[in-house]
Amino acid sequence: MELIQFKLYHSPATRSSLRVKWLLSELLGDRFEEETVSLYDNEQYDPEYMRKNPNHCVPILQITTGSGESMYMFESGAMVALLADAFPEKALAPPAGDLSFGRADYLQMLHFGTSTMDMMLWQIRAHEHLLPRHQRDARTIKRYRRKFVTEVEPQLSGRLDAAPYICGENFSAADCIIGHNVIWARAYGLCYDDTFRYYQARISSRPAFLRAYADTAGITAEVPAGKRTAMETFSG
Ligand SMILES: N[C@@H](CCC(=O)N[C@@H](CS)C(=O)NCC(=O)O)C(=O)O
Repeated sequence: MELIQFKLYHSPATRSSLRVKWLLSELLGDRFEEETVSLYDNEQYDPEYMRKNPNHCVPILQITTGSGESMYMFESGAMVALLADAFPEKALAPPAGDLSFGRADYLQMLHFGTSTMDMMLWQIRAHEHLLPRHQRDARTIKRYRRKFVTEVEPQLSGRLDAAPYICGENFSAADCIIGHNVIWARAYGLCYDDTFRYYQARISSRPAFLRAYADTAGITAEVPAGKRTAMETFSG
């Protein structure tokens, strides 16, 4: 299949930027299209947008083939896995099809990042900042903060104390997922020891990271005062 175009539907400081936009920038420089979706203005509920992603979320990756057909992907982990495998010459994933321990470990970290870790971070974010106040649950926040600190952080720091990147000596697409999660966690006061500080410094000096992160300045964890009505629509 000859691919002619990638288009990313994106919002700054979300899973679209430091996962998919970062990886696209590693692989293609600026040779992809981008459209900003304003989540706090509820643009993700636009009927046309929801036809592309019924989950009303960013990112969406539109893939257009040489024959003009388009497909819309709406899971960041699937996008990262597909893109890394589609450009084997960039060596950001152990070869697909290999039953190697390296491939198994890479896929495991990628999915650990987008399922187990993501779930905990999302619960913390939703209950601290996104849900209307009367729907927030302090026990949920406490439960996932504790679980993250006691179960997730030791696993990650064990790896990052032994090697510079999450799967060993070389940067891989799994770092786009785990790296984003670590930065997200640090914005919530988690992952705070030096191991994580050095990891963040290492990945965030990459030119592709800087390109993907450039529109994040000024974005805060809190929903801006003038946009709080968006919280009433937020479905968790
Ligand atoms: N599992 C999806 C989750 C995407 C997601 O939750 N995106 C958030 C921003 S990081 C969003 O667009 N939320 C808007 C909403 O829920 O209405 C993925 O990893 O791509």
